[in-house]
Amino acid sequence: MSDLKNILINKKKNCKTIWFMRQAGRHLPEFRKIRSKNKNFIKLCLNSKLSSEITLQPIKRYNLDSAIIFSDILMVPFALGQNVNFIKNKGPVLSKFDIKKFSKVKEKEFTQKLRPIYKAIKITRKKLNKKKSLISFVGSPWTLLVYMLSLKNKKGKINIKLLNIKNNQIKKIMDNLNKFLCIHIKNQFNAGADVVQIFDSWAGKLPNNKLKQFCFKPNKRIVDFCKKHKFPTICFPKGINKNYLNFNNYVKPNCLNLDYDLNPTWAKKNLKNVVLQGGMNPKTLLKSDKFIFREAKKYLDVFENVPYIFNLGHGVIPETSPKKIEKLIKFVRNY
Ligand code: 1CP
Repeated sequence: MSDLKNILINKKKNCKTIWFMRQAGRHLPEFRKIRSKNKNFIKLCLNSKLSSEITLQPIKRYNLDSAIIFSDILMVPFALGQNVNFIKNKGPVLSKFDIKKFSKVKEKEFTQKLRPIYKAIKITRKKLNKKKSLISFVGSPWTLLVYMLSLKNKKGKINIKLLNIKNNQIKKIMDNLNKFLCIHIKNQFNAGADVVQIFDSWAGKLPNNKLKQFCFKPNKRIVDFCKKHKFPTICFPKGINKNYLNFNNYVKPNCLNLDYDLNPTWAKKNLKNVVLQGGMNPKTLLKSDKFIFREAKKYLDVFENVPYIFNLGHGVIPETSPKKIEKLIKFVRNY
């Protein structure tokens, strides 16, 4: 935990570190300008110069304490052989999963395909003030599996039966994913990243009796790998509610990102030996200043005496006005 404190916790007294998930992206007019000229999202993520520029956009605009590299969790399935398309108003669509193709990919080929991301990290690290941290990220095996096997239907429901039917095959896929996620993390650290955030965005879709197998264990494997290499970790098992307690005791990451459903007072009382981050509902930023400040105050008051990184309970939503973010940052810094 001390590593992470040095990197992410602001040393100035009375001033909490602040950054936002999805800070680099859709809510920023300067991002939308670049995006409108780059229709292929994967290609944009593989354009080191532009990806570094987008990463630095929210830092320039808001002077946040951390940058998160502009990329996507689906770059890993892409590098493992699946076509990934981002369709407007629909989200990502992946080509049919081919286990043979997937099992054949070698480390060299994988790293080669994602090399522009590592180059973007290198460029960004050089341009970034030394006092600011650079956050890298991966999707957790479970969350990636949801996309790779199209497990979610149109209503957002997961086909859990399929997990039982294909149990053996799924285990093999998760093992291989773990291997490549660790490679991707190692490559990002070697390029200059300071921290890795592991997004398990669909953990909350798992029934309780599947949580250990599909969420806790795969996250722990990655966190253990990171510990071995002294890479600080932030886990985000979104939507698992009070199972955050079991997750923390089992996985033991350096930092836990809280989601907006989690009661902050409960979190402070129950989540020990871990830095806490985030929590505030991103929809708050669509409301009045008064409401925003009241919500922010709630989190700042609860976490006053513990290591806490100010962030949200999920990513910034595209409709958010940059002015609201500016006001929120000022409020947090002056609090
Ligand atoms: O159409 C567009 O302009 C692309 C929109 C976009 C952007 C800006 C996508 C498509 N991904 C991203 C960047 C991105 N994705 C970042 C950049 C760094 C930052 O945080 O600023 C990060 C960290 C992600 C991570 C990501 N991608 C997650 C995990 C976090 C979360 O929001 O739960 C997930 C689930 C994805 C998949 C994904 N990528 C893009 C979409 C539309 C989706 C589906 C989920 C969603 O709607 O958010």
